[in-house]
This record gives sequence, structure tokens and C-alpha cells, in this order.
Amino acid sequence: MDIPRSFLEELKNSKKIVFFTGAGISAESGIPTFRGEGGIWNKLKPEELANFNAFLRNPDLVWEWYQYRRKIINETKPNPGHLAIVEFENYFDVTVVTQNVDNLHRRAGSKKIYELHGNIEKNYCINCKKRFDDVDFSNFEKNVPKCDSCGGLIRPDVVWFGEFLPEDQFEASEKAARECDILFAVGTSAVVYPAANIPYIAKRNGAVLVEINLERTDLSNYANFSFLGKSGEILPEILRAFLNYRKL
Ligand code: BJW
Ligand code: ZN
Repeated sequence: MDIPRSFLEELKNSKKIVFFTGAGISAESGIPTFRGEGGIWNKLKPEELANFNAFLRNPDLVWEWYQYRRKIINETKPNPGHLAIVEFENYFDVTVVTQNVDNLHRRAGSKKIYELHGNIEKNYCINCKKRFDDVDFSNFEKNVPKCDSCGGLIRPDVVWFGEFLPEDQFEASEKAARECDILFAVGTSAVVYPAANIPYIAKRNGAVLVEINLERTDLSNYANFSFLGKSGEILPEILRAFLNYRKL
């Protein structure tokens, strides 16, 4: 892959990096993306499952879908893309802003992580909001569990369409985007808002915008550098190239 010198020079002069990640970074771990080739929503429509009304209409179906995905996630591990981001911490002030709910950045060892769309491992009661973060619901394969305090339905702590993003996570992400020198948008179709604003915020505030994706996206025209291919290959390659370049 061709890594331009001008890009390596920008990287060398940078202190703060934001990695804004989407489902594509976890694809090489074996977790299906939402859209595009192999996307889980090519078969299941998001509006039928990832919204609160769908959950009220058919809680068992939505719960079963999340249990299925949790099982896949539990059986996977971080890939070289996640691990390269951790290694960047040896040379830069790194913030990970992720739309993913899969915990793979944390399992890889990234330190500063903001989760814009929640976390699939956590749960709470829709009625009294009691949290069930460390409760093992693996026996509830097809039936949604009920809250032991009020009998309400228990839902995954993820952000569905029409719901607000966790304010603290979003505000911290916006701040990191405003202050960074480079933002890498990795494996995201960048179509879901307000998360998709993050790369534009960085660019507007003077950061270099770098895209890594299998294909072009809405962001491509705004990106200063675009690397087409698998993030699990490109991120380690960029790191290697940077380490060689800084020795020069
Ligand atoms: C690789 C690769 C490899 C593959 N290497 N690359 C402004 C404008 C328009 C619409 C809106 C707007 N503001 C709000 C909206 C509505 C809506 C929205 O954005 N809709 C658009 C889709 C039209 N947004 C919302 O509803 C949000 N809430 C909100 O705005 O609240 C305010 C409000 C309140 C009340 C009323 C009205 C407004 C909430 C959005 C929540 C999104 N939730 C989901 C589900 C999470 C739970 C779960 O996991 O089940 O989050 S949707 C889904 O999409 C998930 C993802 O985080 C998100 C983004 O997807 P992502 O990560 O980009 O993945 P993909 O699959 O789309 O792309 C993968 C990419 O990787 C592809 O490009 C591949 O090419 C690439 N790839 N393999 C590199 N190996
Ligand atoms: Zn309750």
C-alpha cells in the first residue's frame, strides 16, 4: 500500500489523535457490520429491531436478536486493527470514539474510550431504570428477563433510533474532536447522526481527516487522506511506516 510522505509528516507532527470507529473495525474479528456487504441489516430491517417501539411490540424477538449478537461477540477477540490503535498510545495522546457496542476496544486495551451508542454487555429496566450490568442473562435466550424490583422489561443498554446519545460520552467526544490534530475515521459508513458529525467537527477545527474503509463513503470527499482496504491490515501498516519514518 502506498502511504504518502505528506501523511507521515502530518502524523509525525501530531500529538492528539482520535480514532472514530464503526462496525467495520470489528468485521475482521467476525462481527457482521450493519450495512454493506455481509451487513446484518441486509436481511433484518433496523427500524424493525433497533428502536424502542419495536421492543415494546415484540420484546422477545428483539431480546433474542441481542442475545444472538452477544454470543457472537463473546466468541470473538480484538483484531490487529484494535491492537494497532492500542500501540498508537505509545507515541500519541489517543482517544477512541466508537459507535460500536461490542467492547472490543476495551478488551484490546485502549485506555480512553467514549461509547456513543452504548454497550451491549450492559442492561437496565425500562421502567425503574435499575441497572443489571453484571447479571448473567445467558439463560434467557429467547425470553426477555423482567426486573426483580418492579417487573419491568429489561433491555440492552444500547442507543436505538430516535433515542438520545449518552450526553457525557457525546460531549467528551466532541471535545476530543475539536482538540485533536488528526482524526482517523475507521470502518464506518458515517451515515448515522449525530455520531457522524464527529469527523466533520474535527476537520472544521483544523484536524487532518483520514479515512480507512473498504469503500468510499460520504466522508471520502472531505478526507485529506483516504486508505481503501481492511483496517486490520492498514492500521498496523501505518504504524510500521510511521515508526520507520520517525527514525529518518
Ligand atoms: C470495513 C471493513 C474492514 C467493513 N475494514 N472497513 C440528522 C440527519 C439525518 C438523520 C438523523 C439526524 N439526526 C438524527 C437522525 C436520525 C437517526 C439517523 O441518523 N438516521 C440515519 C440512518 C438516517 N439517528 C438517531 O436516531 C440517533 N438519535 C438521535 O438522533 O437522537 C436525537 C433524537 C431524539 C428523538 C427524536 C429525534 C432525534 C440514534 C442513532 C442510534 C444508532 N444505533 C445503532 C444501533 C446500536 C445498537 C445495536 O448495535 O443494535 O448504532 S444503528 C447502527 O448504525 C449502530 C452503529 O453504531 C451505527 C453506525 O453504523 P457503522 O458503525 O457506521 O456501521 P455500518 O455497518 O453502517 O458501516 C460499516 C462500514 O465499515 C462500511 O462503510 C464498510 O465499508 C466498512 N467496512 N469491513 C474497514 N475490514
Ligand atoms: Zn424495574
